[in-house]
Amino acid sequence: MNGYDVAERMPRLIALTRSVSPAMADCELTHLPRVPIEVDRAAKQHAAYEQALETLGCTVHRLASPADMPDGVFIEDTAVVLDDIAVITRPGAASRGQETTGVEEWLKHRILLARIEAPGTMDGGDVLAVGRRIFVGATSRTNADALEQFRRIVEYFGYSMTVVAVQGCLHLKSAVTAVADDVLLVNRAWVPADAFEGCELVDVHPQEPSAANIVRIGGRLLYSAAYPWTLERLRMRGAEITTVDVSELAKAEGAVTCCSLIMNNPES
Ligand code: CIR
Repeated sequence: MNGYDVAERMPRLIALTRSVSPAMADCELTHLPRVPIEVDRAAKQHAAYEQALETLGCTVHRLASPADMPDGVFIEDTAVVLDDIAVITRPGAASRGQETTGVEEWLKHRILLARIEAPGTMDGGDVLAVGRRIFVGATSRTNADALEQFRRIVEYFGYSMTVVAVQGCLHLKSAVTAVADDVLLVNRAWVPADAFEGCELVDVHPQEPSAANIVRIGGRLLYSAAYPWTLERLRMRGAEITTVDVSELAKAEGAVTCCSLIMNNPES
């Protein structure tokens, strides 16, 4: 699978991204200590990430992050894009509230939209969709009201939803992501393994607790270069994986899923 519709020569996937804000050093932090962030270096890493998305078969559309959006680059938190519907979230950090606007404007021309309404709060980083199953993290960013709103929306569209208790990290997808529809990469210290019944679990290497975040792009995988031991585990299983250096983005608690919203190209 190469990300292209061979008959049409039309990219099958679109990745929506948002640039690194000049104010990224003022990002939100929950579990990491604040350390200096080199914004220029972060922007270069982000550009290389976008290039990797293109190489893996996406057409990339980039929105801008102005100075009042320090965390704007982490666009995943603003929406959950499924096959038939996208849900505009209501991010759990007050400083991130305005990030949904440009995303909603872009998505509304391409897919049916629903919204999480107040008092619900939800970050897209808490939502892991695997086929028709959706796991949603109960975290400091995603509250009970949003979980119920989201359940009503996705069950209407035929998805099943499981709420997962998350501890020790920011988002559900800090702790678990999918490498295939039935195979999850997981840090069991941060999420209970029994929530993922029916899925095969691949554990992160014990020395790499933050290594559970990987992006699926069609049949391919994009991963941080920071986790060589877990990478080796995945490659031993035969997975084809491209790596990128996102070390500067990681200082803001960002990982590879956070920096894009990937959707099917409605024109392909
Ligand atoms: C935040 O705390 O909101 C940002 N500094 C990091 C968000 C990372 N997003 C994600 O993992 N989905």
